[in-house]
Amino acid sequence: PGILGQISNKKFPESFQFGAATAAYQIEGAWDEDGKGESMWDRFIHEDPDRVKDRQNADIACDSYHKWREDIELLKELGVTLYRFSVSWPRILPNGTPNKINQAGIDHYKTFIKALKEAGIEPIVTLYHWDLPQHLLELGGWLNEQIADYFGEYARIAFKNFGDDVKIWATINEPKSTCLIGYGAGDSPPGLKLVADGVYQCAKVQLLAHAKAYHIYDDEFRAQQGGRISLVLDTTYNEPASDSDADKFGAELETEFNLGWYANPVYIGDWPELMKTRIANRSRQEGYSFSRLPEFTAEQLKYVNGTFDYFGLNMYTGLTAQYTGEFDIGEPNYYLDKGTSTSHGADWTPSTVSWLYSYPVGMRKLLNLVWNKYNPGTIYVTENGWASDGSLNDQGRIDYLQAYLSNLLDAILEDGVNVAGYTTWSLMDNFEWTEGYTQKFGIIHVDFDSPNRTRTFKESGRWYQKVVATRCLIDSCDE
Ligand code: GBH
Repeated sequence: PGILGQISNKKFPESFQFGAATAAYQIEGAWDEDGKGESMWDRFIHEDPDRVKDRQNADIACDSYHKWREDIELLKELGVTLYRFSVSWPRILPNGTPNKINQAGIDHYKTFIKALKEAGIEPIVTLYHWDLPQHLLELGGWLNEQIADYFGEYARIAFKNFGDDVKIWATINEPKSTCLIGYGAGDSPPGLKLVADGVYQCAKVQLLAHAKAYHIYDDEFRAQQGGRISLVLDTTYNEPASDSDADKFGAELETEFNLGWYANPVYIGDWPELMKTRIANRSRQEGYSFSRLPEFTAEQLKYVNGTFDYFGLNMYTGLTAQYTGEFDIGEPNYYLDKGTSTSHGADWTPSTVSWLYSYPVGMRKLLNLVWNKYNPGTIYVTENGWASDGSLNDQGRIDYLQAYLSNLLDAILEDGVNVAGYTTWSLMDNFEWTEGYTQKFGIIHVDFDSPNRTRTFKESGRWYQKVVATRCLIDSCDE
């Protein structure tokens, strides 16, 4: 249909798993109940409600801490076999350290995971979806390499308690978002504007933390528990803004500085060459005797490289990129290091959030890029979804999901990319970080005005339910 292109009339392979995704802070509520500690998001928003567009917070959110049985009913009704959710670090370790373990938090997740499994739904458990314990933030947060050790302690407790039932683990969700928005732009906690250097240090610490958790799993749990573990990276698919070589280079820079930044150390080894040389050059001209991009020691390089059992990919949109040339030397800044300016295609459909335009073919292209460049063996698309005003009639979301899933299916059937599963963002409307409740990503509506947080299927939810049942994106597929 129109610019969305042809929708595949093939069926998804029987082995392909459909699912939905959420994150603890965005749905659970119960922010200080049953012994849960304070997270950096709790503090950031309580301290200054103006940091959120509608001055709301996630103290109650979808109330999933209490309404989890209903959430499982919704998943069953959808017919999905995967549910990606995150566990809250401060709910398990109130101050982030193993000094105090909150048994009520552990029991909560144990009960939830058992019930999921009984419903025939396999959990993908994210250990860290942005809710750092406030105490660890005060200890230096993602700038302090010691946080990697604390993350390892936390991961061990999670593997020990939940690992008999959890076979797919994700360590850290979208480290790039935390580093660029929290430590660069200052728009999310800790609200720092360290665009020259903090963004790079944050990336290094998050990668070390991921690797720590991976090795603990590998050394202490894998033999008995037999699961898989990786991290989740988000990226756009970047098109050159024109046919010029300069813009082709711009698109490459954009990809290396966003995806390669995290994927290279894990899947290939070390930061991308382009990042290393550009940042080292600029740093030198800025008066530094070392690069603002912190080096990994030889030991750290080895420690981080190869710490994956699959590739977790969050893919929402594309960008068009231009190379801006070398300018403003003397002003240390990630964005100047990158040397690009970005926009979106003139014919891409906008959503209600500024960064999200529909570019379905980007899904197929990105899956191929990840498959060929990083050789991950298996890919899970761990997030993909559309923002709208929250109405039940959400044809725009159906159009988006249908076109993206069609391209995902082409990547599997035409290109031979091994995509094992897909968890759409999101199971239900939830607290969209600093957008508050103004942006709705759910295929299920949540009434945030009602104390019951009533859940209602949107049209997209009904559509997805049918896709899951028939494995087909149109009325009837080729047999
Ligand atoms: C996901 O990130 C998150 O994992 C999830 O928690 C969230 O609910 C979902 O997106 C929907 O937003 O404002 O120009 O700085 C998706 C990738 C990367 C998209 C950072 C927004 C910020 C762009 N995100 N990006 S900007």
